Amino acid sequence: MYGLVNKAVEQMVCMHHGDLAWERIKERAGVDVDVFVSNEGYPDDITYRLVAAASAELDLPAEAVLEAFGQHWVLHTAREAYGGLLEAAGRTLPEFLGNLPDFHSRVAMIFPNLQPPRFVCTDVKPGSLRLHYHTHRPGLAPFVVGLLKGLGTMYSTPVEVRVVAACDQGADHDEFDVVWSPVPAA
Ligand code: 1DX
Repeated sequence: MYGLVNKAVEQMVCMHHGDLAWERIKERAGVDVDVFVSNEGYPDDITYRLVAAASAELDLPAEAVLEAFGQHWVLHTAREAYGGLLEAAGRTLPEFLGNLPDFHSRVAMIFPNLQPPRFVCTDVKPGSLRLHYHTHRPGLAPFVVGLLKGLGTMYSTPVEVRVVAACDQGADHDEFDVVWSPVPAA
């Protein structure tokens, strides 16, 4: 994945636990990289090892680290690396989720080596939808739960997320029910 992802993990850890914790995590992960370069590619394995080491070092389940990282990605990383494009992708949470496919193809035009996940919305109702998450990267469902919660914060639309199908339970892809309180149209 692009170095931006590892940089984002670093920023999240340093923000909450300090630089020393980050150095210990890199050491434990066996990652000997001083500075991650945002627009350079790194093996996915590095990111997975950093998450596993953070989980051990901070005594948190890996799922909790991934979920926190999903929120951090939306509320800090994508915003900073991306400025207006994120906000431009939708005025409401459901609009944003519906635009994710377009959004990712736009980002992929700028960053040709991006291997973005594919999101599809079905069962769209006034206060809920089902989000389908297709990716070749295993184990990242908790990251998507965090993304959705972060988007809920960004749009001042708190969400509840329920995993209704999971790859690690044998499903073809992960599926989430996303539920919020619809605001009546003005
Ligand atoms: F809901 O693959 C909202 O490298 C969402 O399953 C979900 O393959 C927003 F460094 C700059 C750069 C660069 C900007 F400068 C990437 F080059 C990309 C910014 C996407 C914003 C996907 C990152 C693939 C790298 C993937 C987990 C999990 C997707 C991370 C979140 C918008 C982003 O992101 C999986 C790669 C960007 C950039 C966004 C992603 C790769 C997402 C979202 N993905 C690089």
